[in-house]
Amino acid sequence: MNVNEIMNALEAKHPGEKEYLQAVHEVLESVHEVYNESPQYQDAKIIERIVEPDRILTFKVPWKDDKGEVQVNLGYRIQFNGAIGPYKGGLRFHPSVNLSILKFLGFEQIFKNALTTLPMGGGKGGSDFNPKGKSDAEIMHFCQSFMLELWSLIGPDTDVPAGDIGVGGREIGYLYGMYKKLAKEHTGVLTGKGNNWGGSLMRPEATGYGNVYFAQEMLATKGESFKGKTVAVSGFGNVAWGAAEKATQLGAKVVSISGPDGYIHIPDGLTKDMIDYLLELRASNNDIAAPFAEEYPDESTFYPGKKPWELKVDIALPCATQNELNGKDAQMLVDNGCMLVGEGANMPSTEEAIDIFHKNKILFSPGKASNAGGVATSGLEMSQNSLRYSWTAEEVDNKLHRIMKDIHDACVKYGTEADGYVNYVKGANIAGFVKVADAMLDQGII
Ligand code: NDP
Ligand code: 2IT
Repeated sequence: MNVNEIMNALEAKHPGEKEYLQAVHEVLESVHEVYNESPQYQDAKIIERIVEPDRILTFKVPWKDDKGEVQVNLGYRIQFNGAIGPYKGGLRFHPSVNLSILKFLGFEQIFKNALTTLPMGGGKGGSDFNPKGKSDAEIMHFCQSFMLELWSLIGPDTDVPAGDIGVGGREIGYLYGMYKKLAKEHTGVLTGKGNNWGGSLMRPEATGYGNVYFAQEMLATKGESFKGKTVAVSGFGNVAWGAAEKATQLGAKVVSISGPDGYIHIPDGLTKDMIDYLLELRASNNDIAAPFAEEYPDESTFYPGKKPWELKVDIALPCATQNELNGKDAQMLVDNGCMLVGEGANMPSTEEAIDIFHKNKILFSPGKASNAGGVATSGLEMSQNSLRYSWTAEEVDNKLHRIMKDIHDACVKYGTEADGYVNYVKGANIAGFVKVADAMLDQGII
């Protein structure tokens, strides 16, 4: 394989799909040596096959808002690769959603799911629907219309969607209700369900907690821990919340959170009261950063239009969205002595930023490894649904912990360089790729 040739061909076929091309490029850069040493992979054209989704469903989602006006959004589900299990991955509701963004997320999901050690293929979906400022009734009507199209394509053994940006417990509830009405059965078709109707304990916390567990493993390789460290977190959604809570429990000081409107600096660290207040703001479907700073004027400062990467911190956990940390941000973090960057979001660092982290040999984990705790716990929810059983929070947390440790071990196995530095990007990509590629070989040309 020649990475440049493949990228040129893909660019010609999918012009303008920049996030998708970015995600593919990163994986190809990591796996080309392993690939080129395997005539079997080359003969079976694994690369040419793995970069294209198995299928993409696009559909129209008409719904009525509270004023009685008809609205029309676009809906998508991408079933990317089903070699190791049913398609599995979240749904994103955000105005920026397009095919490129969902293809990048679906592509990443293939390798992430392979790393979890559980049998799940890769998929992703969503809509350009903007949940900001919408009433509960509007969200319900939208979710119902979305599921009316999606339901025939998914099922507990074919494709199991979950949450992502803009899709949390409430949306999963409305989506599941409509699915159940149409399919006339209670199945484990979505994950992130409510605890009293099939959801797994710990699923809401799992992505953020898992990110911190993974960072703990990375720190341990240097004889370090979270205790006494200052941590910059971006976003304050599902992932950021869990990461902030777990890092605080482990004795770190979380000095920032952010939204699309800017970041808040909290020099003495987030407290439990502040986290509770943030959760209230989040449930209101509005911006959170500016209102938070108004509530805590003495303890916090709001920096509109800025990102938290300008702060002097030991650890950075980007947990908001793709490409939120660029080369300039990476250089600022490194110059300020940051020792670890653990991606909670999917692809939050640009390729330039990742190069800077690697050149400076700081601990850096890609989202497909360090945020895999969310989908792993979704996999555990699927297991519990099949068993008609539920595990305690402690049981799920222990399994999550074990999985994050195993993913860390896989990254070290495939990513350790000659000088002992662990390139977690390479490690995660090769470990995930080999598992899926071998399954594709076993199953023939399909
Ligand atoms: P949420 O919708 O719960 O939260 C997203 C957060 O990011 C919000 O605080 C949002 O602010 C903020 N945000 C969104 N866009 C921007 C932007 N352009 N600039 C700055 N902040 C922004 O989503 P999740 O927490 O679920 O997802 C966050 C990231 O983690 C995504 O990359 C997602 O793909 C990834 N992820 C999620 C998993 C999960 O289990 N939910 C699992 C693995 C990865 P506001 O609400 O004000 O818009
Ligand atoms: O990006 C992700 O891994 C998720 N949004 C979670 C997917 C899932 O199926 O739980």
